[in-house]
Amino acid sequence: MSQTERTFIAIKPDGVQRGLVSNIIGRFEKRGYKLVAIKLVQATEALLNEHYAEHVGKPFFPKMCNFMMSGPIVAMVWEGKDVVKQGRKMLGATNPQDSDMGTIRGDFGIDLGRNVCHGSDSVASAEREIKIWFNENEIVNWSANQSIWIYE
Ligand code: DGI
Repeated sequence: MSQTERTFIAIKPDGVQRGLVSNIIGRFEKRGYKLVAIKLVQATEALLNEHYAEHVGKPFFPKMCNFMMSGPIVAMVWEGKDVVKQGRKMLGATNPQDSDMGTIRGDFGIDLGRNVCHGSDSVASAEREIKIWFNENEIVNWSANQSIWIYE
């Protein structure tokens, strides 16, 4: 399995407003994943229509869009072995009511519409979402010296 798999992780406006940025980044760092891109983004309707294309037209979509535009989002690309699937596990179930304790949403969320974070749900989604949120030149290829202590 590739150690250079990448996923798109976002801390939504509720996570930023509640001061959860360092905790969430810390979980990915401590697990051993490598941060290869990060920025603070004020989302636009156009960007959200593209990112959430599968949800456009659903009843909850306008409210979700307003929430996602209500403040800054921390957009990130994390890299590592199986990071897409493992990242989703670290986030927890979409609805915090169903998220296990110990996951980000299970530890910090109550309502579906305030579920703190986003993570790509497949390698194909990750590739699509990374292109939506980042330009190629915003992604940094670097070697983490600690990798020999993370991977066998
Ligand atoms: O990939 P996820 O974020 O885990 O889940 P998703 O792609 O199915 O949904 C995207 C976001 O949309 C989710 O994080 C919260 C919101 N959402 C999804 N289904 C509903 C919803 N919000 C409301 N209010 N009602 C829904 O049924």
